[in-house]
Amino acid sequence: MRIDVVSIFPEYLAALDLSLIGKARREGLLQLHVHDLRDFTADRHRTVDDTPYGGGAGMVMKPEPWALALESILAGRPAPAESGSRAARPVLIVPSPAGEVFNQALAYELAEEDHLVFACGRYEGIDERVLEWAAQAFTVRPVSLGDYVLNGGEVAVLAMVEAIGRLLPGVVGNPESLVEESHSDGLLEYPVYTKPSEWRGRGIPEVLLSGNHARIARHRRDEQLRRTAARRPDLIEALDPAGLDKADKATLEGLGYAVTPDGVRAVQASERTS
Ligand code: 6GU
Repeated sequence: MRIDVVSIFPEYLAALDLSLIGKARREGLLQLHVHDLRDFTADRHRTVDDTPYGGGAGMVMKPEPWALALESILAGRPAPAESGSRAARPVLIVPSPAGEVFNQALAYELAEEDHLVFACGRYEGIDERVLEWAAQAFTVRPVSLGDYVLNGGEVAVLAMVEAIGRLLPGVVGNPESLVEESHSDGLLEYPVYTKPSEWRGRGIPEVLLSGNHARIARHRRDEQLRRTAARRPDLIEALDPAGLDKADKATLEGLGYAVTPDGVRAVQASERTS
């Protein structure tokens, strides 16, 4: 996969030299290029922002440096292969609190792409016409990390590149660890413990010492359901009942949910029989 990031703070992205993502880059599994938006300005002050039409607080990113930066990235793409197989359109991800929310499903979807370009806005955002213009050559996707406001897209790009990059083949040494982690099955991960088995007066769930793999798997699944119900009831109500076995349903009923072929819903205290 190739990833280009355009930012006025390219140093912010230096963290992508580290750890698993840095290793993936050095091994050639991921080609990541960071570009300074100010290199695509023409004035002495390397100006990237201006005042908003219609007034209001803050500044808006000027369109022309963005167009030049994105055109230079498009110009660097390999020519479409001769055999008639046209290369897929690159995806332009625009980090913004006004975007669709990034999640594990979107990380998997984007991990299938050949070429991602991240456009890091600052200030009040990028002139909207850049997104309209870019849609001629890119699939444009404004994406948010969640319902809070950052000063710019750089931190969001660090999060998204890490979430996407670790899904690329060969980046995470043990692919099993991708299967067993939070959100891969719509639930939060179960709690984990390591030695010593007694620590500062606290033990661990006895079943984990039993060697009984079926009982351990059941215990962990129940812990996932319990923890998800406590912290993220929205995820419980989004579960597909077809993916739940009898024991899951019993645990969910004990947690105050009704499971029907239509879905999982919380039972009002007044509706409960026991
Ligand atoms: Cl992707 N960008 C900015 N600027 N703020 C955010 C965000 C993104 N996601 C949540 N808040």
